[in-house]
Amino acid sequence: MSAPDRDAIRDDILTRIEQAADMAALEEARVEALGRNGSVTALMKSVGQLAPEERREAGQLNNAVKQAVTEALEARQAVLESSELDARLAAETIDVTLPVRPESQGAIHPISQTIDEMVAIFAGMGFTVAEGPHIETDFNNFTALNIPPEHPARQEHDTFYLPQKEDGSRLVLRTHTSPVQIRTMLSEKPPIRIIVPGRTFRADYDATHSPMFHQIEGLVIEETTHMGHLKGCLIEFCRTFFDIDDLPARFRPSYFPFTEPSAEMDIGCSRDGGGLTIGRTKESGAGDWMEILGCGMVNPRVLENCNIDPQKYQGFAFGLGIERAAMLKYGIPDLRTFYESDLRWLRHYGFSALDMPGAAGA
Ligand code: 2NL
Repeated sequence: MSAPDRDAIRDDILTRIEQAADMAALEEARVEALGRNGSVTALMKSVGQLAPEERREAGQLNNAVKQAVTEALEARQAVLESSELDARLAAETIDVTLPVRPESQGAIHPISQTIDEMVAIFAGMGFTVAEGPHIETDFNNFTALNIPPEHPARQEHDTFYLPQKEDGSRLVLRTHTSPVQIRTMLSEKPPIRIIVPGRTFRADYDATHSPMFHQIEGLVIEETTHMGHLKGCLIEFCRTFFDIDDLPARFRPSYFPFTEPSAEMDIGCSRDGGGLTIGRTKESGAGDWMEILGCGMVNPRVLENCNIDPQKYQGFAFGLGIERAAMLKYGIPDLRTFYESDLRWLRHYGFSALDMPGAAGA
């Protein structure tokens, strides 16, 4: 091959490299020069056709061309890469001052919020949370709690029973959270100090009753626990929950099969023209009373049923409805709206996930 051919090939390819506007064009130029059928590749191969005495010089010159082309390719590649990056950076600038796109935020249901608040209060008094299954044995739900066979709660139309098993036993949807306390007493030794929130089920449906509702119960079993502890604990709970330091409270005698003695706790309120305000008011003082929970000293028979020696241990228990407490605290007028899954209702009565379930709530 003659020198002008070699120079022409070199000049041609170097020009193409220099003019390559982007990486794709540069790659095309590389293949045309150094690819299998490339012009520089052909130049290298042509040395074999020369007379032996010409080969040495031609080989060296061809190598120099290849070297020049390779270096030009690398140089052009560096230039293109940096300008492509500049172009991307210019095109992709973001405006960090733009407002954040709104994301829809869920809300905490008032039942969950109320449970969280109550648990926080009792946790501060040393209680731990216990939970258990919704489907229970007849023993855990009734028998262990000293609820006699003729008790109305046991009747078919008050309780959801599962189909009878072959041995004649029937499981039930728990009618209160007490079976969780029974399970705890059967599996753990005193001292016991638990708070038990959860779903409960009764065959009842009208304006103030739902077949599924929520309860929270508490149980304390220690050697020296007495009614003074019960009263102090529950008065402190109500005052903290409703955030009223001087909330009046009283205990009235009552009856539950699982406690003896039993009591109902009332808190002070005032009723004016159909409305209800918890706590003292300027107009009426603590004019009126409203029942808030049931409680009592655990019946020794219940302790015995759970293999706890009633000569050595005693304790108190209490229970209250979550929905009712939430309605009172947050002014929700209708029980049924709790379960309608109406997002407008939830936006109105719900709580932000960032609200602390503090004693006084939001
Ligand atoms: C109410 C009254 C109450 C209890 C629940 C209880 C549980 C065990 C032993 C003794 Cl395992 N008592 N629970 C005691 C008194 C009252 O609930 O009106 N609840 C809505």
